[in-house]
Amino acid sequence: MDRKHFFQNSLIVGGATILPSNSLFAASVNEGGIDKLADKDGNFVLQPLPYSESFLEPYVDAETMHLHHTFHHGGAVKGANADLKMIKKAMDEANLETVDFWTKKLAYHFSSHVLHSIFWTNLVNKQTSPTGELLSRIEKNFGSYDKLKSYIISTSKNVDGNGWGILGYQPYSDSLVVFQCENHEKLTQWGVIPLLVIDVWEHAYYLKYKNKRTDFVDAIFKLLNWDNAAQRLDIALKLTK
Ligand code: MN3
Repeated sequence: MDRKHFFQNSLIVGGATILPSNSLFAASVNEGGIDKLADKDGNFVLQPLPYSESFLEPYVDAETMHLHHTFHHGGAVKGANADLKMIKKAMDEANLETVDFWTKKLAYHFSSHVLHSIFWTNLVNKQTSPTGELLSRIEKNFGSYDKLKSYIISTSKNVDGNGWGILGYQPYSDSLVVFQCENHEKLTQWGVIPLLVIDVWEHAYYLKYKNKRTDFVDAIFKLLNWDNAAQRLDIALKLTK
């Protein structure tokens, strides 16, 4: 794809602002430095995958990719929009008996939308590794890339039930942090900006890896797009300085 077509396509995909970056994936889903998750009216929107469904073969099969993006991520987007409607309805009718239920649902569905949107851009079909500011912060906060790698892999493999392993930037302490998220919204940290997220829900791997989550996490680690994580760190530092 030449530069002109890249710009045109980026504009088609959600009217994205082009970032000062060579990352085609991130540019297609970012607007003004953050992921484009909603339209101008505040309705959540499912962006297309930033690559074909077979892009990550053989590590992630096309069928899993299709089901995951269309029905799991897509379902979360539909759910989040429905939750918003139910909250608005309850408030319009001054009938707040069930509003706590829909608020919890929204936290779940919206957080799923956020994490899946980041997850797709965090994957690429070639080996990358952290460089520049990201690498120096990894070394400062974790000792080395290898130590961080063991930390994230172990954290992701050991999520209780369904959830995510996450590397984020925590602006309050100006540091990188690793944590486990259960479901999509539990055990997070206020303020943290996700840089790299690993989906360890069974739906992410069961067709190909069956019950072997550990094999899936090891495979996913080969696909992590550290250039995208570096770009996300760059944006996080600009947004919070
Ligand atoms: Mn998922």
